[in-house]
Amino acid sequence: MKQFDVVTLFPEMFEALTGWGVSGRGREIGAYQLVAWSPRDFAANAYRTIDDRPYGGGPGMVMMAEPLDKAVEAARARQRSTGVKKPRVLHLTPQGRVLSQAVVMELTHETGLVMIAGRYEGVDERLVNRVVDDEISIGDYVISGGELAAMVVIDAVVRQLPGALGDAESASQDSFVSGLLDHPHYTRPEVYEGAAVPAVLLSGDHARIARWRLKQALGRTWQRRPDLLANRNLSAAESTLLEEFKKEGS
Ligand code: 9D3
Repeated sequence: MKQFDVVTLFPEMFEALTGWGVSGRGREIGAYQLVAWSPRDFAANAYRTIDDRPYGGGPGMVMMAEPLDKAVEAARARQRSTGVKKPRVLHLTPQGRVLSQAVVMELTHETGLVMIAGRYEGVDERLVNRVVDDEISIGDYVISGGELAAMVVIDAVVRQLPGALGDAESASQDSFVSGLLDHPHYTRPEVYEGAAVPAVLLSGDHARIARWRLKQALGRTWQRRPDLLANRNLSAAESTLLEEFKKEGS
């Protein structure tokens, strides 16, 4: 089983992950365990202080090394007790390697992940140097702390675990796994507010439908994310479909 531990000032936030959807069911069926640890429970004084003012001055507060260090050690000890030999410690930070499906696959191979979610201006750098194996960002925008980023990482890893997805969903069919954006989707009614479902999808011709979907996926990727096509060699059949899409316009 996969083990996740998160060091966070807001353990309850992770109920958003464990309570619903694919990640909720994944935990119910025992695909993974998640334990959240509060550094406040490892604080050195009666006020349970976990942050202090930055040396050198400036705005905001910095998370202190000691409570984080002790919380990480408790998380590692729990992981070892479940059989994880070498828990990998991640720090979620805007300064990290940017998350991609390739990074998700790399993390999926680990049996145990301990994640540090920072708040305020960040965590004392000596804690990072002592315990952190890898730093991860979820993209170039500002969010208020590491918790949502940790949940994004956990959700992306959990959906790769065997049995986490139902038959209908398959991790291998995900966009970015194929390296292309998804094709458009339609359901009933056949005409909505004057807009009809593309006739090919009602034809029952499964080969033609598959070709149409691949053409749409290629065309939308070309239109919206040309950077994804630049790193990918199209087959002769794919090139033909993309040329058809360009001629047809859409
Ligand atoms: C107001 C503080 N900012 C000064 C320039 C720096 C800053 C500190 C802490 C900005 C954001 C945060 C909190 N963000 C995260 O902990 C975080 C994050 C993010 O903001 N974007 C993308 N990935 C991540 S992973 C963790």
